[in-house]
Amino acid sequence: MSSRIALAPGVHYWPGYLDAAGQRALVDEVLRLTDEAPFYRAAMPRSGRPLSVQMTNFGPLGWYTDASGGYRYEPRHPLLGTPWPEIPPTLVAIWAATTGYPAPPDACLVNLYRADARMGLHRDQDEQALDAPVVSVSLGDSAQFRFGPARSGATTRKVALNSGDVLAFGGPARLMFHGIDRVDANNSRVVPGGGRINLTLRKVTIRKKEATDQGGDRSPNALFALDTGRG
Ligand code: MD3
Ligand code: FE
Repeated sequence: MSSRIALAPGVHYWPGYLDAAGQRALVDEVLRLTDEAPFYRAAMPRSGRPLSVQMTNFGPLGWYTDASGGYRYEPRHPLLGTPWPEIPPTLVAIWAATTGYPAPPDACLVNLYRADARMGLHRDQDEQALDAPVVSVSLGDSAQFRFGPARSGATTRKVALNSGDVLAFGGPARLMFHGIDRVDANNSRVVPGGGRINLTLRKVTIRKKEATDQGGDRSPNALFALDTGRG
């Protein structure tokens, strides 16, 4: 495991968290699970315009969008009607090690960027548990990642995300704008057929105790709660 760099308050970056063998093993496992839950093309709300990124999910809840239903989490694969495969233990361990969050993720979005796929600037705000961080694991070709404050018109920063890198966004960064400007074609051999796979781990649902208890036991996020950006 590499050491942590604070890119901004609440933005934690571990370049090269996974070594080459770890990257290959994770890609193998992810692609094996996509036999059960194949990649699909989600579509924008209303317009029905397909996203350029192909997607699938692991875990109890999967992120999905189509023309009629909009952005949401679904417990089943939209084409097959089957539950999503479980989140691989390797990824649950990365979540625990990088966030210290006291519950496991309940959603893992798998994004596949083939040639010319990109993701426009947006915020992740379809989750109830906004106290939980979001963790991203990059595999395959390098991406130009862009992020900025949760207000429009603010200046954004760019970071190259390489295969094996891990990012965590929590606390003051949880609602930051972010996107993928482009992916460098074939600069790695990690993803068969070329491209980039990004795994985004999220906690969507609020734990029962928190949902009913507005005061009491709220020590949700030890590693982000006191973040000053200088850690
Ligand atoms: C949450 N994916 O699927 S990593 C997404 O590389 C998404 O595929 C990108 O954004 C990708 O929603 C980026 C996930 C990520 C990055 C930055 C965040 C999630 C974030 C900043 C704040 C909150
Ligand atoms: Fe996002």
